[in-house]
Amino acid sequence: MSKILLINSPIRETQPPKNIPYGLSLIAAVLDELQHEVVLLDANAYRLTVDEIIEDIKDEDFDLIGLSGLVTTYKFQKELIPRMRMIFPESCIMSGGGCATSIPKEMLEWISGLDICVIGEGERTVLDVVIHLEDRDFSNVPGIVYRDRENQIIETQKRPLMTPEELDQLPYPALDMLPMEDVYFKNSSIALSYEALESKRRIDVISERGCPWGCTFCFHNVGGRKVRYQSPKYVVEMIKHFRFKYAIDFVTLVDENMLANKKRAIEFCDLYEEAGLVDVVKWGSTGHPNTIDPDILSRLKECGCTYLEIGGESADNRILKEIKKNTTVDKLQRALDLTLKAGINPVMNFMVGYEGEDLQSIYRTTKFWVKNGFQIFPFIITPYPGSELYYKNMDKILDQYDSKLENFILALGDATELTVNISNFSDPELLGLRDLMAKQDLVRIKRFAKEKNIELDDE
Ligand code: B12
Repeated sequence: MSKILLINSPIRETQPPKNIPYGLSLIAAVLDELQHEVVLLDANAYRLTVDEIIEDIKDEDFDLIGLSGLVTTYKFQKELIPRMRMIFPESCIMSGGGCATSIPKEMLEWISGLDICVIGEGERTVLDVVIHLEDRDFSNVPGIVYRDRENQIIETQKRPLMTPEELDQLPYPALDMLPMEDVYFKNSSIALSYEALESKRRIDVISERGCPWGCTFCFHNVGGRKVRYQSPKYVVEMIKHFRFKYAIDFVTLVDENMLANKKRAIEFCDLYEEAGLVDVVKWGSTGHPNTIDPDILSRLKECGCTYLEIGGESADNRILKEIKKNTTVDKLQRALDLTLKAGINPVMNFMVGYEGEDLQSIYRTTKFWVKNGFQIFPFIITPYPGSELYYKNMDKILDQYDSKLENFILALGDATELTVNISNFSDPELLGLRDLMAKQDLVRIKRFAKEKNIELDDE
């Protein structure tokens, strides 16, 4: 049996850690199931620095070290991996998650000491890698990019996506390896509904892989546009299990398309009710505006749903079309009205600074917030690696980072920051307009348009 260290990289360090590393705890669970000796170091939960991690692990010995993180953790992984390589010259060091999936070759090129990047779903890949730890021949492990003995970077064949049946056979994420009591339950509260705000023992659950929509700003770690779901039975049994084990009182179903499959959503509600969970474990989820349906909403409400996050992105039809959101402002409004009417809190996110953004689209979006009584601080559209926008705006990225792509990746963080400007506004204009939007200062937006000789349509 192998000795394996898994590390969850820190993200969003300005806020307390609120999200369990779901993917990594699944990796831990499949390894644990096969009796490997697994240690999960949650550097995000404890906000550990690279020095502290090195100090904690330096006297140990591991056959395999696996890091996990979104692309915004690149800087952390770049600092940590070479330091680990120095103390563990023989260990195999791999990375998985959003960073490894979106820039695998670049990571291997830019980070010395990194042996393998796992692309997409890692549950079966990690087991295949473990089998080859002795001979170090990874050429027949599908779904990876690795560094061979001659320092060549090699991509293996694609790994087929897991089927819904296979997803239903997965063990539950290894929450017992995470600091649930010390960290995650203490930070349960999220301001998305009254019940979510009041929750004391909340967990995230993700029961869906891939997404059918093709929004240009999005990238899918696990399965592109091919959507696969775990069965409602599996999901409800898992929630019930965690209710018994941890007395959880709230579940964030981070699935991006909870309502896209109506039959499944209704079956989930029926089983949730049968399991007696409705009054004890409230929940919230996410839905595309086009999938909001009044019949389903009332059933969701009856079965404990307290909020729905609905991607708004912009309240301008031209922009919605350009980013391939496949919806319209009327549909956004309808989704909002129906959700509110059903007694579920609608939560909408918006971004600013699209390629085609102009003062008219900014004005329209701000008016939409005023009309709906929203308080919004919009994200700045960021072309994260892997997304359509990333490839399309490569020239702008390189131009703004002195032709050094790695510097752009090193700078990535929260999309509240301006990392790269893909709009036609200058940086100060874009940041200023974002502030005017957040303050809902329609008068100043209009005044700015007038200075630029632009007549805003007030319809
Ligand atoms: C929950 C979530 C968050 C949580 C944090 C989650 C966490 N603890 O890591 C929060 C809310 C903090 C968050 C923040 C952000 N997020 Co987010 N988030 C998600 C979400 C909805 C679910 C992630 C998840 O658990 N997926 C399910 C599991 C099963 O998949 P997984 O984590 O990828 O893990 C699998 C594989 O990747 C692999 N794997 C993962 N780790 C490892 C490790 C090893 C060793 C191995 C072998 C394999 C492996 O195996 C796992 C099982 O198959 C995803 C969308 C999605 N549906 O995936 C976006 C997503 C990951 N987020 C994304 C983005 C862009 C962000 C933000 C930058 C957005 C923003 N507006 O600022 C911020 C980050 C801010 C910052 N400062 O860093 C992108 C990532 C893009 C990328 N290339 O990394 C995603 C994919 C959304 C999207 N569709 O574009 N996010």
